[in-house]
Amino acid sequence: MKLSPLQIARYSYVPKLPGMLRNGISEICVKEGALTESVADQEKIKALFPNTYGKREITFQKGKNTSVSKKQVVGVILSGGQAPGGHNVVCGLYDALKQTNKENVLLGFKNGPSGLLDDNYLIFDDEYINQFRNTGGFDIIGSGRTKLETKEQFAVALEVCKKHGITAIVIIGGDDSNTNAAVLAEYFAANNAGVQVIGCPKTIDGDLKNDDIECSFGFDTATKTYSELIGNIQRDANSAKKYWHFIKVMGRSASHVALECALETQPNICLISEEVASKKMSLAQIADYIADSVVKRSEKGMNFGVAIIPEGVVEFVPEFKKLIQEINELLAGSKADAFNLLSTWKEKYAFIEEGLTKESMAVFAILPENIQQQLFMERDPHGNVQVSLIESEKLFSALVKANLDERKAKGTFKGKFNALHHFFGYEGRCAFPSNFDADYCYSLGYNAFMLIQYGYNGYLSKVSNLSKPAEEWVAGGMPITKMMNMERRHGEDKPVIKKALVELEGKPFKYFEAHRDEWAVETCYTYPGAIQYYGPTEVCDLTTRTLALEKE
Ligand code: FBP
Repeated sequence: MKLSPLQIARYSYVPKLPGMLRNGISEICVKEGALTESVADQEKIKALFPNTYGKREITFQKGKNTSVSKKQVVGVILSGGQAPGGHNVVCGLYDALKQTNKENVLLGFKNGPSGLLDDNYLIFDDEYINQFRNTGGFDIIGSGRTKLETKEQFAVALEVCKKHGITAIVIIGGDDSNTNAAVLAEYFAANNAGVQVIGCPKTIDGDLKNDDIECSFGFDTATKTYSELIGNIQRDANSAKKYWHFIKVMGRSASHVALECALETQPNICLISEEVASKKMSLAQIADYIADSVVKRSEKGMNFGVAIIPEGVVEFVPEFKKLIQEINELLAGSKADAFNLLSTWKEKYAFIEEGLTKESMAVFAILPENIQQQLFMERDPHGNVQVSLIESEKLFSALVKANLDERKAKGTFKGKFNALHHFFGYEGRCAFPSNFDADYCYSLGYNAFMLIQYGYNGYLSKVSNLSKPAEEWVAGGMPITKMMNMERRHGEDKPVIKKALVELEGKPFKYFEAHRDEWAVETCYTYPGAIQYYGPTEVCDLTTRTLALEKE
């Protein structure tokens, strides 16, 4: 394999651990904190997790290691979408495990949770793992979206663990995967399996965070990657002065990615889905809001601009959400076959018109035809519209164009509007992790092993105080049940980790809100440039504006 100079250089980068983990394994002891309760629905969560509920939060500190020494065989799984730094979680886990006892073993289950069920694994050694240090991607073992949630799956998992003598499983994933980690931990505890389960908080979407988990890993690198690209586009827009760029950024439901990119680049427009929902904005109102910026800038001679659109926004527009629900209903079960038998779009349109309520049809009718068709093309395994595949950047630019055409006809807009479209998502998920993510992830993995060694089960590896230099980071663990509440999923009440949406009263949104009117009309762009790996700490090691504002 031919290596790039950066890859070679990154192999010798030494990730920074929290100060309290730096003296070597024999000098790490545990300080137990308060007993915990779930964030809501305490009685129900307690009843569902009788063996793992209510445990104490814990912090590691310098002191004599008092854990009972035994040979550990640990299995690790990468779950869900890729996020920069995943390799370093595995490296940190491996290093801590081998530093403790050379006989310890780390197995990597391949292609996500299904690897555990299929007993598809590899055993890590120095030669193999060293090729992945400080690199992006999940290709070290692959990832997948199989959910570990049924009793049958847990029984198979237990069999596989017994076969290999596994003492602990580390699941690196988002809110759903860590919810499943908690359920698996409870199952193992209830069955006296002697297998611990530890989770690590991953997702570029940034929506796995709470009072304990300050941010999920990957968010830093992904948003820096998108912000670099957005900054470059802004500079191009400001040079050519002839295009409006509509840029969709990933974030399946929460808008943390869009907000962070806006804080970093100061675009003319950034939609925040949570605000759209709270103000119950319609598609027409959103289009009007963007068109106002186009007109005001045009009056100042600036027929160009940049608008950031969060991937999940359409689901937050109440009338669009209703439309999607009706379409799902319209095509439920065998009705989809009748629809698919219709050969022309005209016939299909008539079928849709017949099936939708008047209100939803009015929303459907204003959508550009390609978006209307997208709503009927891609279905998920449950037969639902896959909202994340809707090209919302094109949808909003088309709606803005229609709005501006009306204004032109009335003589209230005399400028030009030429739109270009971009989607930044996969570009950021496997980037070389920033120094922050390289350090944070390595620490999460190292720390996960400390939790295993001290016998904890159903805990999330927790590293906090992240807006400070790594020396001051605090390592410990949090019972996953503390983060849970009951939610309605697929018609059933389920215990789940509460997803963190953008808080409209939070400091990051408030900062954005205080500045966006100026950004909408003036050209206030900032250009973050590429992630820097070597150089002064204020250039290389700073984390996100979101975290800095939250910790102000
Ligand atoms: P996770 O929640 O698993 O971390 O994945 C998030 C994400 O990157 C979203 O931003 C995006 O909508 C989705 O994954 C894309 O999924 P896929 O990789 O299956 O196309």
